This record gives sequence, C-alpha cells and structure tokens, in this order.
Amino acid sequence: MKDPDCLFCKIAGKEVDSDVVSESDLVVAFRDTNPAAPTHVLLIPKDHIVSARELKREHGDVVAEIFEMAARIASDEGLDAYRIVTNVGPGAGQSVSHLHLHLLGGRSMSWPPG
Ligand code: DGP
Repeated sequence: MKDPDCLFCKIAGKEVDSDVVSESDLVVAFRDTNPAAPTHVLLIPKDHIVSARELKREHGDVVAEIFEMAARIASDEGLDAYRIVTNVGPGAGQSVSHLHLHLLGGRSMSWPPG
C-alpha cells in the first residue's frame, strides 16, 4: 500500500531520488540528507506504515527484514557500535509520517537522547 502524498513512498518508488544503500522486496535504506552522524541511514518499509505505533503482528516479516538490513549496513560501514532510533509522533521529532529507522554511527553517543 502506498500513499501518493508521502515523501518516503516516493523515495521507495524511485519517484524521488535518494542515495540508496540497500534494498530488498520489503525495505529500502538510503542516506539521510541531513546527517546527524558520519553514518546516518534511514530504513523504511516499502509499504506505507505511518509509524511504529501502527505496527501489528502481521508486519513481522518487514520488522525482521528492516533490523537485519540495519545490522548488515552497520557491518558494511564498519560500525562496531551504533544507534537505531525511530521517532513516533511530532512531539518526539517525527517529521515524515512513514515509519523509518535512523541508523546512526561513526561518533560517540550520549544517553539519554535529547
Ligand atoms: P524524522 O525527523 O525522525 O521524521 O526523520 C526524518 C528524516 O528524514 C530527517 O533526518 C531528514 C530526512 N529527510 C527528509 N527529507 C528527506 C529527503 O527528501 N531525502 C532524504 N534522503 N532524507 C530526507
């Protein structure tokens, strides 16, 4: 399912260009245009899912795939430590209403996040 008005659906459908790092039938990973770390990759389901809040058991395959792909990319990028973040809702910093994981690495990370 796609949302014709969704930026990340357009990136998944190649209507909008992006620097794709990895792709499978279910998931696309591409570099963030506003990187917050030396490695900053976004991983999205190709189907439109608004956020982690909307995930159901039926999304098990895509959830497994997105985390497996994140681990592969982290390994390919030579990251021995990294952070995976997903913002849910504008109050938490979600600016694009299509589920995405931020894969961040290549610098030291503090906790808690701001
Ligand atoms: P969030 O704030 O959690 O919704 O993250 C959205 C991210 O998407 C943010 O880090 C910037 C990135 N972004 C926004 N527009 C584009 C775009 O057109 N292309 C790419 N590659 N990244 C984008």
